[in-house]
Amino acid sequence: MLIALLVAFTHPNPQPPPDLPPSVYRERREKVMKELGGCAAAIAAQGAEPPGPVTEFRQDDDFFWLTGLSEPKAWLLLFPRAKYRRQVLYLKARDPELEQWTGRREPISPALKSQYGVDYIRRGDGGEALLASAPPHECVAIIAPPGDLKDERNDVKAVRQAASALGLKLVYKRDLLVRLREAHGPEEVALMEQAIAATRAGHEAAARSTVAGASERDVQTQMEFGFFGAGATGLSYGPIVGSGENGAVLHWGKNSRILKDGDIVVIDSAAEYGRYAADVTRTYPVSGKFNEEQAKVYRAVYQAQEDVLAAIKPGAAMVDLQEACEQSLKRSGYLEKFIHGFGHFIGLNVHDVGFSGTPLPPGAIFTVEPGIYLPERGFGVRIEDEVLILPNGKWKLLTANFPRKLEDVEAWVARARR
Ligand SMILES: [Mn+2]
Repeated sequence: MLIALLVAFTHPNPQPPPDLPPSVYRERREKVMKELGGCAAAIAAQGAEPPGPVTEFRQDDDFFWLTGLSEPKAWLLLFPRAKYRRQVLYLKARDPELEQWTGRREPISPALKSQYGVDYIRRGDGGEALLASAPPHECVAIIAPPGDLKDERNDVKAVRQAASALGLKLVYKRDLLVRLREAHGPEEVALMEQAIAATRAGHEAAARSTVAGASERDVQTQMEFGFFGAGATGLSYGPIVGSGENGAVLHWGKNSRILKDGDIVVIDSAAEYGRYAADVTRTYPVSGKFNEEQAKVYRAVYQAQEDVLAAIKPGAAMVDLQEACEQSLKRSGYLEKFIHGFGHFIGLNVHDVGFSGTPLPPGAIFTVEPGIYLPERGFGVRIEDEVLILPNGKWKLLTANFPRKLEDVEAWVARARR
């Protein structure tokens, strides 16, 4: 057994993901400017400095989508009426002593300017820069999405102050980034397909390792080895491995239980690739076969997925799919055991932005994840897949090469453990 394991072991050699080219970010900013009606705009990075000594800085999704820049305290200024400096980036000052701890930052140079595809790059406070450069415009726009009711974002304050100091009209374009980000471009879909491919390698490891006597943690670590071996650049979210009654806990994260024969295991875990998330859930039988009661519930969840997919038509919105999911589970008699939404948008964030009440645009990507939770029976079932909306109301199941039907899951588990 040990020898077989050693022979089977090959060290993975994943390649780093390619950064999207500067032209992609430039084009996104052009799209934003087209909708500004000639107003100047400013938006600041909202990512916070990492709390621990080795945690990597993570940029907020909007700023990353606009710039590809992973640094705190940066500003992007947009001046659609300017002749030359239409897209401007302001970065925080360099600190050579800090760089000995956190890594070297590039000096301001023509090379850095072209790395980010902007017209002008400087250090300093973007709010002050807006004040100095906005005057040729008749208005300034707030494009930062509303975060909370207090709305104390530094960029929102700066734009308001510039408007009042300069006597410019203040314009609100606060749903703009959500609308643009909801419709993913082909370069984003390609990265998400890579995230899903890495996720599949991890789920195959999960199908192999969900055996009696293993701990939920064992399954998690086997999965993560699978993800990273297949090129993942991170985890999309904290992995959920819920065996037995833990499968009825939606966000079970302790992963501490020992798997028993007869359990089924809800595994909601996925890889990230090049900043883009995947989100997949499968429910695996420890014995290799679902028992009669588990199979009945599994088939009801599967049918709910099928009914949601059948409801994706031209003009359909997320709220219509929620309704289709609830109607399906009402028919099977499990509606009261379904306690969350049918799915969510996914992209730069596992729970990404998008509008639930308006027709899904081509490029929208969302999950379909019905579940039935029976803590009193000691188990739960969830199945989660990802759908891409294509033009003309067509769609594609991005996770189509994961087994989904009950028989296919049993066959996959059998094959993985052979
Ligand atoms: Mn999900």
